Amino acid sequence: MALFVPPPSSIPSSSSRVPLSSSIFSTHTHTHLKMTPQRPTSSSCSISNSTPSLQIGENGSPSTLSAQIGRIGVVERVTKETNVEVKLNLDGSGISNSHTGIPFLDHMLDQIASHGLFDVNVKAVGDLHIDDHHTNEDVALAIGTALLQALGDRKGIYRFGDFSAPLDEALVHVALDLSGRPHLSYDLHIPTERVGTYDTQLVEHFFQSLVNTSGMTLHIRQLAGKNSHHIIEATFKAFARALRQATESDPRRLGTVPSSKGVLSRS
Ligand SMILES: [Mn+2]
Repeated sequence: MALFVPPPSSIPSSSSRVPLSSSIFSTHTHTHLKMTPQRPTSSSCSISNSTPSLQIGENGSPSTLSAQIGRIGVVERVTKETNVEVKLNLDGSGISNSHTGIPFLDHMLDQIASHGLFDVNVKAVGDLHIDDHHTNEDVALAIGTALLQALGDRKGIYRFGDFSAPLDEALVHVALDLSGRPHLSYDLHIPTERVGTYDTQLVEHFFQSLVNTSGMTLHIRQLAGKNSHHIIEATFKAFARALRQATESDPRRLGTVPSSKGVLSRS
């Protein structure tokens, strides 16, 4: 599981990481977002992206400010409907800190973090007085953009991932390709209109949105299931595991790069 753990001598100190500081998650307007790009002091990771970039939309288009440091994507997306901040670390440890105002969505983002071993930080303030639609969609768009940033040139990764996750009677298969080409095939049959207060139509819209901005080919197949909560949660778990597989380093592709030593051995 520690595919990207550098040797002890090169593990960046916590202070060298991009902080989850108030500069990202405090209340402020996007025009005041301060990026503090910091490179690791050193890294043995062959998959490393070290070119921070800022992209700011103009004139009616959503303002998206993003940065990519290491395998971390940081995105702030601001529209008249939502303000979404995402920090995604592909080489995390499963830490989830997501507050979207939609409890069930937070629970699903926890699944992505926990089972993908990603660090997922999401803060969203949206027009929930209307419904969950815009917030659900814009969170997914921002996560997809963060994933795009974090993946960088995608060198050295497995690229493909697939996983079938059972959750009691539910069984959901997810296959994905970090191809750069957005495509979603979705075949869930969720029997109820809502889980808690969450509109189950939003599951497909979440993945379609994430696919669109990340450049991912994603197939979701329900193999079994009766309970709506089980079906959706199994989907997010399978997605997390498939994404983890796809984003991890392929040691044969990387040859002798330092990130393939030791912990990358397959047994
Ligand atoms: Mn929509």
